[in-house]
Amino acid sequence: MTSLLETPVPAAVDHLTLRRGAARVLLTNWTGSSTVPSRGLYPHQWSWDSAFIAIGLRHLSARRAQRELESLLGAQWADGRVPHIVFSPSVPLDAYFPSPDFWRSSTAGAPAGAPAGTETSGIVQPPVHALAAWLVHRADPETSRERGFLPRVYERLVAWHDYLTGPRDLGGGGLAAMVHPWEPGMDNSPCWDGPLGRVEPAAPGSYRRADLDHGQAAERPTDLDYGRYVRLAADYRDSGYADVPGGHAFAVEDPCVNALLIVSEHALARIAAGTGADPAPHEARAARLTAALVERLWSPADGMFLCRDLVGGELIPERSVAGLVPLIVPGLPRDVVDALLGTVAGPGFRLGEVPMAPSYDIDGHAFDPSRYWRGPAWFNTNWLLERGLRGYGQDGTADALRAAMLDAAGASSFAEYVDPFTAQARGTRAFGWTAALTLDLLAASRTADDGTTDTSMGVRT
Ligand code: 9WN
Repeated sequence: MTSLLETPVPAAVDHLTLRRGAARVLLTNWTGSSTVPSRGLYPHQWSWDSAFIAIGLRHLSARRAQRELESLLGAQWADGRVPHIVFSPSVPLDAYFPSPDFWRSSTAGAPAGAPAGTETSGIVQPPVHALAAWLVHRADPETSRERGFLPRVYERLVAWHDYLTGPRDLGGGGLAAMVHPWEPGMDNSPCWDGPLGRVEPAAPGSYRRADLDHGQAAERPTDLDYGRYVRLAADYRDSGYADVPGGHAFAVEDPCVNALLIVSEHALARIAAGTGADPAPHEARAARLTAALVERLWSPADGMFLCRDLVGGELIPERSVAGLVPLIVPGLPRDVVDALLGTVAGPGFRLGEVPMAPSYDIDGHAFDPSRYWRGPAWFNTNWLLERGLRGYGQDGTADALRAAMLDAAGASSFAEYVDPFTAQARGTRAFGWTAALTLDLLAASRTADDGTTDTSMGVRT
């Protein structure tokens, strides 16, 4: 196993150069109404990418950040779901797989209320959007008021959360369930190996992977996993994208998804107040979700949250960073917080020893420092941990993590993810949310100095 001593962390870039470089990535990836995660590998608009990107973009242009979220929400389905991809009609079909002709949202999704004039995927991604909308508003309240930004997005965000807490409460325990490994955003996590084992892969010759045109095979999911992703997506499409308790071959409750839903619900309370609506129902829902998260997904023996397999009915015995992200949730029981802080710094995740937290337990049987979501460190999950650490008073650890992320972002040319021991670049470069969250961390280090940082509920304004 590579150690920190064998391979030095790449040289740091000064903050002015870093800011310019991050801004350049966001300008280059801007399409006119939204930002692509990457020009080559991901040439469309992705849901949780857009939310993270808006959080950084607000430091360059609050108006553009508003449009980023509005364009995504403009593709919302009538049942409230916000699709994980909004396809750009100007991009050739073979540039990304699965393409619009696979999802067929405007026809196969019609029963669920897919828009007729925009092609999208039919699955979702984690709900970071209300959090992003609130932060974007706070960055420039005047422009927000002039454009009526909060009233424009409020009802759509409410419908989105209603979808997740309604039709997507497939387990009946009050949490949102995900029905495809692409939905929690950590596609290839070892958490899905068990549940995916029951899925018959699509025939290898029935589709063509476009990701391998851009990414190295050793850093991407295997063909076997891809076959299973394709099978699950095709079956969901062929059901008319129907959400049916007990009707999915893959259905899981994920702690990161639900933690983001809780923080976004708190943000929705603030947005409601800002539009003259009643914040109380949102605070009440956030409290219910928090209780359900602890009740259904907390594992005292692991000192962290685990995913729940709704088909098998058990907690999944795999320790991924998704189980640490609930540190962003305010008001967790003290023993849960203490245990989480111990696990973040403990042998599996080693924060403080390694520059950034890995995506999966370093001592876990499936750990791989290079392969997608099976070990590399990602900037969005580390940004969430940085917020969570700060929210629970761990400023020293949060400061060190922020510094390490800034160094890694610059030295890796804003890589999609990095080796957790050496911070060497992995995946694609000039990646949207890496650049955006770099801008946010740079802005935060300035505001922290003048004491204006509000870290309540993990929502820094
Ligand atoms: C499938 C865009 C997305 C991210 C996901 C990441 C990856 C897509 C893929 O890229 O997923 O949605 O083709 O692998 O896992 O988190 O949103 O950046």
